[in-house]
Amino acid sequence: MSLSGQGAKKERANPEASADTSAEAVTSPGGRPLPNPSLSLEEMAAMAKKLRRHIVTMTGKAGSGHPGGSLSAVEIVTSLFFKILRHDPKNPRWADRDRFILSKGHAAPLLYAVLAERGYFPVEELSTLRKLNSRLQGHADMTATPGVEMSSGSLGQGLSFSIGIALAGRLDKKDYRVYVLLGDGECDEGQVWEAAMASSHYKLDNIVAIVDHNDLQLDGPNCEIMNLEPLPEKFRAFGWNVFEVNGHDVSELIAAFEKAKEVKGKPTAIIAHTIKGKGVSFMEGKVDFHGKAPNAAEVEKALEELK
Ligand SMILES: Cc1ncc(C[n+]2csc(CCOP(=O)(O)OP(=O)(O)O)c2C)c(N)n1
Ligand SMILES: [Mg+2]
Repeated sequence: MSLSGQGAKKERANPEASADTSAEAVTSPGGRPLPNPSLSLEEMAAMAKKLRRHIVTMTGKAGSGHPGGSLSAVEIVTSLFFKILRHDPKNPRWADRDRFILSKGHAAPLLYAVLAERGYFPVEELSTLRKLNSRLQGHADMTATPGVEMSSGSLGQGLSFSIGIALAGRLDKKDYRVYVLLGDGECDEGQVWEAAMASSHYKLDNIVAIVDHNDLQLDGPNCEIMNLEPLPEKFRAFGWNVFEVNGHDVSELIAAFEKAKEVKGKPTAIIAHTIKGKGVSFMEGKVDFHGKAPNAAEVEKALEELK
């Protein structure tokens, strides 16, 4: 396993090829058994595909939404919700849970798909995306939907929000961890860098920020709109520990999340190199599908590819 991530985009990850992820069930400090299933890498890959099918189907049915940036982060949330997070879908407000904050709030379909598959609410509810009175609005609502930790959608706020939770955990002497998913275009927001500075100032080693580095934002490539590079060096300069991984390789992601637990005195940024629209040939790398739903024929074609 390499955490350097150099060339991560060149080699297409084959999650099945790497180490076995099955581990004994995690137990909370109080001895409470925690319900993360021990999925093999094959089962994780199958789950990732299932989440992609949900994303395509629900945005297609809604006729709107953000498939591209949802598809790019599927392995990230699969690794977290099926392996890394200490959480209890039957008790979403459990005080000792690890938190997952979706800062790039337009990827709500991604969050809903993984929450449903993990048992926070029925999978059938996914078909209500963006409908009047549904709990599953275009951007997630923490007051309405089990498992949603932050009402997000206005970019740039999730890391600041995470700092509050991380500091509260320290005050309360709790050992939960905070995982926050940012978009790379989102990192254009100055608030992200104020929060990056504050996270290291307060030595928040209980924060892990994952940047879904798919190189595209709403209407074009980052390098044309606002050059982000060198992104890892920027985080390092702000006092962070940094790992770079192939964001479609579940075993690399899991290894980085595990290593981050050992880092003391500073927060960790995981730069996850991904492909926007990953898994659907005609969406991959296409900025058009940032905020456009697939039509009925495209849904059919995509689902064929995701069999
Ligand atoms: C403060 C703010 N400005 C603008 C937008 C509109 N907007 C929604 S998504 C997006 C692009 C985000 O790009 P990125 O973070 O790279 O997302 P991804 O590629 O992961 O979809 C923009 C500009 C917003 N939601 N919030
Ligand atoms: Mg992006």
